[in-house]
Amino acid sequence: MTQSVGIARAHTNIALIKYWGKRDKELFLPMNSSLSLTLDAFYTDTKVVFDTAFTEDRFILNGLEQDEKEIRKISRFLDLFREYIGEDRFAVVESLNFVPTAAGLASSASAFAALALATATALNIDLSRQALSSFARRGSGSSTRSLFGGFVEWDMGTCSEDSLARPIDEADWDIGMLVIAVDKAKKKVASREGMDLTVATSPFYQAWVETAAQDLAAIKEAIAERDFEKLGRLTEHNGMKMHATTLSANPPFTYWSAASVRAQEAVRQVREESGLAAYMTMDAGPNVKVLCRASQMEELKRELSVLLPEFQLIESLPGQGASQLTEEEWQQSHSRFQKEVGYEG
Ligand code: 2P0
Repeated sequence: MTQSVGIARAHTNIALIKYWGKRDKELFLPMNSSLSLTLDAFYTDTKVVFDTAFTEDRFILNGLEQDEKEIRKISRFLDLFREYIGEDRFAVVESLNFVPTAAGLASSASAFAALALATATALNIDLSRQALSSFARRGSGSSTRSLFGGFVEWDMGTCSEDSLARPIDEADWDIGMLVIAVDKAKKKVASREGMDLTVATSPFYQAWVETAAQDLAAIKEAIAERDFEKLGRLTEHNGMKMHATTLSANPPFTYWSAASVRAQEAVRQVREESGLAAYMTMDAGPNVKVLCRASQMEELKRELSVLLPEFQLIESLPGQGASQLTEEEWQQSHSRFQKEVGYEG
């Protein structure tokens, strides 16, 4: 066959129990298992075309032809699939990122999950969703979890084949997430370098690994019991512990800005004064994400916008797992991107 095509959409996810540190950098094997919530508001659509006529891989992101460095990352990832089935055609990969720049969530999670599903579809590779998540992992750890919707666990596993994600719960029980976009600047310390430095130098790192395992077991209980307060408290504590490991790295660093701390204080204030259920978490950047009740999201947004008038507040509900798109849906996606996001350059 000269040409084969796959198109897929994957949503981003926010870890409630964080992935922070690799035990094998080549295979992207994590030091600890993690658990996330997939979000419906942010996603990546990706089309992959393999063709015998192509003489090299190309990568077009948001309408912009990418440079060699970006193409290399994609090529290495495509190689995993090409080697798996003995494929030798090059590919053109085109992606549209439906993530508001201000959200600072332009995460690799939705990108590699969408690319994994689109590639497996194009090459007609028959893999279970869980097995596909272990392929996605080799592009970026957090993308493992974006193959599924709702609450998702990434089991650290014992080797490359069993380090994969599985769905835990659809999160269809009054769950929401509010993103406080405090800063859209690119992060100063990439998560990959940040986690490596932390593993190598933080004297608190061992405690992180040990307690992350306890937090994971406890949060799975909270989800099974649909105990929102317990879920929220564990989320907030685990996130803070992750950030404590960066402060104790050598040299020390932090993803927080002064604005992050202001946003955190506002969340605490609203929780204490209005009694709304709101628990925060942060990733490798300054934005604050607030786990809340979907039914209280409007009220929470109102209260927070009074305290933080200069920050954009973006609402999200739990999202679905990755899915295939038709050519028609891809065309619609292009039109929507042009209307809502706009091409760069
Ligand atoms: C997470 N983060 O669990 C954690 C919490 C950031 C903080 O996964 O090196 O882009 O590509 O595997 O997945 C961000 O790191 O890192 C991340 P790589 P990734 O969501």
